[in-house]
Amino acid sequence: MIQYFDCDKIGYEGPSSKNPLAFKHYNPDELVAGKPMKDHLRFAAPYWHVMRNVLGDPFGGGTALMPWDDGSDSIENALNRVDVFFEFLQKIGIEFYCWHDRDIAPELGDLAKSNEALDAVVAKLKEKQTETGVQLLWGTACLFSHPRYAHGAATSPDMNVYAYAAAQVKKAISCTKELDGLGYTFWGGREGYATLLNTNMKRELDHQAAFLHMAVDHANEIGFDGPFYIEPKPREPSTHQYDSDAAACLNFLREYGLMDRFRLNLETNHATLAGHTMEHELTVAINAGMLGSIDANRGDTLIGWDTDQFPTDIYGTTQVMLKVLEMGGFTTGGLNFDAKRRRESHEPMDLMYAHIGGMDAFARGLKIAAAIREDGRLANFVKERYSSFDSELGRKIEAGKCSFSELEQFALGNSEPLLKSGRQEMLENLVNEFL
Ligand code: XLS
Ligand code: NI
Ligand code: NI
Repeated sequence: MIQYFDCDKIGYEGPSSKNPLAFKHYNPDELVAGKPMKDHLRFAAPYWHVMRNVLGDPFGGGTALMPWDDGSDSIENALNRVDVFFEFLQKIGIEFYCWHDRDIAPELGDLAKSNEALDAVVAKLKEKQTETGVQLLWGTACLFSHPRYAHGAATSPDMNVYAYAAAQVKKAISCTKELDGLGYTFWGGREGYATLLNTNMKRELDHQAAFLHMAVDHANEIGFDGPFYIEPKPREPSTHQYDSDAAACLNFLREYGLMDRFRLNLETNHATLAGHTMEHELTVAINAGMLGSIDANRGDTLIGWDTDQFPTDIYGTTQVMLKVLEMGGFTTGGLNFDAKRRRESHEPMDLMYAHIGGMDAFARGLKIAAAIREDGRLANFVKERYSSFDSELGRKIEAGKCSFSELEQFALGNSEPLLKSGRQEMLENLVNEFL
């Protein structure tokens, strides 16, 4: 079989290596906090960016060199890509992947034909999974590229479109199940609005909830028991997307009785587009017991869109891993590199460099986060900061058994509370000790 990536399997050479095709920090079997690094990190590669992203931007077409791709919509071409993708996974050492239905197989003249194409590719993916041990982290349906979804899918004003989307999701969930996928994601690409002048928000949200309930019913019917993930993003492509951030998603899921089956899949670039830090979004999800998985990338503060860059910022990966460790690690989820190369990095080997960088950055983030936790000073500071609530009265407040009158009495008998320092700078210095 022809090989398209001009390298052997990427190995670990340690921090002193100068080899750009080696890991300096990611050492899959090395134990960190009692667990192999690969089991903490659970890296996944997205089919759409690795195999299908031609690297266009709003001002110019694609530049990516894909010598394996004949540019056609044929099933044969789709099947060829599977071999190339698995060559990539094997060489980079990534054991999970994610797809949209339309990344792996072409959308053909009608739904039935598209389903047949999907079945053919899924059969091949299944073979490759068995051969390599690679697992599907999650599947999803592309409900945003085709012009029919211009007004949304599960929030389309047109029931004909809604039904089409339902059929597509039904099939995509079945394919996910066929591949023993661990989860299934809903990113509402166009589930939002461009203007409220033409939008009945209440009806759209009711429809979306009904859609998700039907998805749960279908999953139950076919015995797919993995979690569904909602992936928040505030805007782009729509002006306002309903799943704008973690809090908005949680509110939606609670309001419509969907908390049991759903978790959140949080993406760094989406968090920052929503005006939050990723650690804020992770904290919101974890507090609700609802963090499922992560789309690991980063944005660029100088560019206002979802640039989907590879995570290379050690401070950022450290913050993410602090949260993942605090949660006790992933169960069904992982770190999916929903990231693409820059338009200028158009050669196949740039995929290798990009992923090596992301994996090393997360390996360092993991080791640093584990060391900060092991050290304990940061956690102790936070614990101490709230310690007045560990008093008898504090505990009463936390148990919801206190009253304003009781607190008034306490305040009257108490002297002016002493202002204590939050020590932000000291804590930032503490974190820097470990970088
Ligand atoms: C787009 C999203 C998308 C989802 C999957 O911004 O991140 O890639 O992860 O549909
Ligand atoms: Ni994503
Ligand atoms: Ni994104």
